[in-house]
Amino acid sequence: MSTPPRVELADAVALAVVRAREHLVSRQAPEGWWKGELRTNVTMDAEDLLLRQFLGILQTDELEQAARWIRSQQRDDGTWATFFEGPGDLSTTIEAYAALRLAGDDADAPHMTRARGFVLAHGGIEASRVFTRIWLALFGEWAWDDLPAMPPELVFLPPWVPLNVYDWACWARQTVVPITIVATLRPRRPLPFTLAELRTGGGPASSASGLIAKAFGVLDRVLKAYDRLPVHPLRGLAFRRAAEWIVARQEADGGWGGIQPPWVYSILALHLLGYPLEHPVVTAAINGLEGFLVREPTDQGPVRRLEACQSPVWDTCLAVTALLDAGAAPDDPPLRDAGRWLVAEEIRTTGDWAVRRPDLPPSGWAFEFANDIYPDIDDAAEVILSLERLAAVIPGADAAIARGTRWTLGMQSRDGGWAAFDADNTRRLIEQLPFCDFGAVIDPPSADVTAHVIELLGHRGLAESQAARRGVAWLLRAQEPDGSWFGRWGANYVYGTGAAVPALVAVGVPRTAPPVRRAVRWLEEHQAADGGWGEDLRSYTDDAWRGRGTPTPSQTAWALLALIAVDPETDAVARGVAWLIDAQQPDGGWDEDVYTGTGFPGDFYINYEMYRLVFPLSALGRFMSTRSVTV
Ligand code: R04
Repeated sequence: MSTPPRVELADAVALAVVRAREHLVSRQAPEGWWKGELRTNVTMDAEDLLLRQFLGILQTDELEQAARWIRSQQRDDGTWATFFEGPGDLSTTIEAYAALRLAGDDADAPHMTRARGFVLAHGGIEASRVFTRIWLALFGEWAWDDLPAMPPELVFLPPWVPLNVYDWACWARQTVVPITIVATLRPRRPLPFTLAELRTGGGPASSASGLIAKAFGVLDRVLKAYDRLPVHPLRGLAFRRAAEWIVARQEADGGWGGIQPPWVYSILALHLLGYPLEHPVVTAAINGLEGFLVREPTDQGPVRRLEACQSPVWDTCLAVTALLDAGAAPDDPPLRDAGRWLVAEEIRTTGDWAVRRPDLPPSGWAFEFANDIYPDIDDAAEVILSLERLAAVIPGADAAIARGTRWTLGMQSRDGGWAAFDADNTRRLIEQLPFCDFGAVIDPPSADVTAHVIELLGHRGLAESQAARRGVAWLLRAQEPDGSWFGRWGANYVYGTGAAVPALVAVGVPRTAPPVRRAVRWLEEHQAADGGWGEDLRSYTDDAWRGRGTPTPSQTAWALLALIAVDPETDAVARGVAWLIDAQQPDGGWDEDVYTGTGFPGDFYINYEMYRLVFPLSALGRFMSTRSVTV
């Protein structure tokens, strides 16, 4: 494709920006926030049904609607994937199959046979992740003995003893504490059918190699032997402590951590400890799940699907930034409403983060409506970056920005980088536990979060601070040999690089500096022939996919945000901008079935509905404003 003529392009950009702005504003809630759907995979729905079955509260209509959704997501080869057009995933397919059996689907129906064929060809239940086998053990379809021991006495370990709960990433911590209760009580409530047809008859997956992993294997056998003893002097106390720990962390929406896994395992744990379903804690938890359900009519009838998490704070600050980038005035009513809402969302109470930073005054923002114990640094940085541009018209914004910036600075890890939720959550030992075969279980600093904080410090006039210097040094050390940066929370090197370059520019790193040049070259080399950028999620497990994949609006925008920060006058930028304009839909938005968000590299991926709207608008808006002098 040739480069579009500059003046025509400028006119087209102006029009696209107006249409995208109107579309985005039309999606704002009356309260001032934005919230797009957060799509993940059908394990959310399967586990929701299994939870309700276990508790004896599964309703037929809910079951049918969830099953309809699960069926609609099955691929032609009979499997379920963890992302759009991704490969079949064993654990996801097993859980979906179990849920459909629950819904009454015949094991010999063609869609079930195809699913089973895949499962058996890939090692069966025996080869599935620990979480999947826990779900099956709850129903007697897997032996608790063949799962790693998880003693509730874990909660007794003080924060300085390795493996204590604060060494775990907050999402894993909140999941593991209730699981210790469930896995120690070992309940078994048989289903009206068996899933034996999904077993290969092999032993449980081969245990890990390596000295530490082997030692943990020994520890596992010791713990199981201890479990078989008739008396466990500290167990009652451990259960009480764990239950108190859980109850103290229940949020206003009835959930835990704003994410599905801690939520459902906490319900199970409290229920198994004897909390009745009528107990206010349990009632609030179960009712709260309703708020995470998306209900939709389809040609086959109504469907319901569960969000793993909700993103209103994140979506709102990104939308504010996009509208401001697109030339909206700070006192535009949508921005004023959003700014007020964001200021009110500041968390002024302490959370688990304080275990590592006890003297730091509280502040911060969480990703969700209700997650006060776990504000995250990424949200704090992006909220403050957006609020700062509204501060003049939003009462209380300046003070919130000051508190939030201080909190963000205080959350810097020892090595100079910033992680998502905690400081210094870097103990790799946890990863070797036999329990840990899924997702990230620690929260070390990442390039994307560090970049967002550095960008913030640049905008706050703190580019020369010691914290910013150490952060920049961290980021420069993290640059890949090819010039890109890894994307921990977005896919993938395009996301990391799209965050790092604007950050470096914001703290005054010269546009001619070698790290910036190398990043620009990497982006330009990975621009698709049609002018867009795309990077497949398989890039997390296969280097051949680095920087390659079907172009998408959000990824094209991330690349453009980096390139525009360095030099908006290049052919690569013009072609990328033309790609976005071309891909814009009649309603002013963009389509994006491809998943470009990352929950856990390799294991858990997210399609953020708002990404396709906010990032293209930011990119086009910045393109327009940086060039308005010259056209
Ligand atoms: C995009 C950056 C903002 N930021 C916080 C991101 C939150 C995105 O949504 C999720 C976060 C999650 N965490 N843990 C899980 C999870 C799911 C999300 C999770 C998933 C499965 C299992 C345990 C936890 F959708 Br099992 C943090 C940095």
